[in-house]
Amino acid sequence: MAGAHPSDGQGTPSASFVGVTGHARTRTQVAIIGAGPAGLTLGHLLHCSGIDSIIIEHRDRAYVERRQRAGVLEQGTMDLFRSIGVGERMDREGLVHHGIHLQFEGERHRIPLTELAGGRSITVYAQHEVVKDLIAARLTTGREICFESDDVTLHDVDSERPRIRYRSEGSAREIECDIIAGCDGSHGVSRAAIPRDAYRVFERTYPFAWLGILAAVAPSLDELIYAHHDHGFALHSMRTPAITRLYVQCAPDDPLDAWPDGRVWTELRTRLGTSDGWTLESGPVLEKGITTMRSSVMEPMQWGRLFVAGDAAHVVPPTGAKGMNLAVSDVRALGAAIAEWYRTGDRVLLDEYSRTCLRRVWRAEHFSWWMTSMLHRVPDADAFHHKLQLAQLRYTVESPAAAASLAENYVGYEHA
Ligand code: FAS
Ligand code: PHB
Repeated sequence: MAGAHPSDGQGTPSASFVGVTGHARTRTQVAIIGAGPAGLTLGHLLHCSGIDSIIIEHRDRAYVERRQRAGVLEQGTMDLFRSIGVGERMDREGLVHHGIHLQFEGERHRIPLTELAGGRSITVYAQHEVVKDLIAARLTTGREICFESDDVTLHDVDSERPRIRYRSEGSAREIECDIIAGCDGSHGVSRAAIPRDAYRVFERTYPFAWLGILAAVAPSLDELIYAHHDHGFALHSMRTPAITRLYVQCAPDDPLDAWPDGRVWTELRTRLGTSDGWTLESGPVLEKGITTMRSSVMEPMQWGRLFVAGDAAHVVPPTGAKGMNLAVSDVRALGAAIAEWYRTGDRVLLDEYSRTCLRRVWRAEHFSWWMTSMLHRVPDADAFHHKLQLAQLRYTVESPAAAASLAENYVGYEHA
């Protein structure tokens, strides 16, 4: 990496606060694009190391704090949030789970995650709640989040003084920094600052999507259910003891109005129904949305002083509940590497950032692809493919070794 010694490591909080900016800043140590889980977690990790940053976010605060997305936190994500002091509400309101269920041919089989994965568990705690907690923590640091920023452009990312230009509150801003963190998600701008021949993209799109609803009804089971069915995949999840989160597989080009509430509930009851008469409780639908499914990885995840993290670098189908957890594991590595560089001037961890992340990323990509391939009805697939899926599902629930493999990946595989 281009190399002078970094500026001093004692970043002082800016004179401006969330969205209310006094004198426009012209310099920081780390400029972060995006206030999602990746950008916000990185900002707090850097703060804990005494490193100054600014977070530049396109949306307004209310939007990012209500955006419905992921629901499952891996053990490692929970542990990290606790270690940086943002886990208190997660521990109070999150739902700790020790198992999930795989369902096929009308039979439901529990995978005892904690028993099979060395005592580790997961917590069901919505991503937008995580975002609220991280923004609240950011507020206490006095470091800036610039919401409603437009026209973000990156400059001189391969120099020792990269810059970001953006518009905020109607005026043009420019900020110089030592490092830029591209945490701007799968439709962001940071990747475009890298010459197209300087990275490769590995991709797969799936011939289906998920229609998700939030329903004001108590969950019909106290754990998650992943169901394979001839009509298509369905997932029973939750948010609180009074709010259920449910998904049904749909066509990737389905319009939302092709799924009125009545059809959603009929399909959910059909796909989640079991031969022992269990019933799915329904209730008022509070939110409805369609999420497309694809796998994608960029290699490497860095160029010059730009480091890309989270969905800006890779996307997984949500079947493995990995997306947000991968974003957090990327910035755990990036935060440590940046802190080491400021502390000692040693660039090794920064130079190794992509290699460090990509091992975990590809493990999660494979697990997410495997769960997706096993559980979804593939349009136009032949009967042989269907039989293979059922054989894989039966083996996974019958073999302790196969179930343990699913469990250690689901709670978060710990690389050697
Ligand atoms: P994010 O996309 O969360 O955050 C990026 C931020 O950058 C956003 O706030 C965006 O507004 C901002 N931004 C974008 N462009 C910008 C620009 N030019 N300038 C400034 N800011 C910019 N994962 C799961 O594990 N389970 C799920 O059920 C699940 N459901 C999902 C549903 C949807 C609709 C989507 C899109 C993703 C879902 N994911 C799910 C994956 C999701 O949780 C991501 O993995 C997670 O949000 C990744 O976090 P970040 O990398 O921070 O990116
Ligand atoms: C969710 O609760 O939103 C959720 C849970 C598990 C998944 C995907 C989404 O695999």
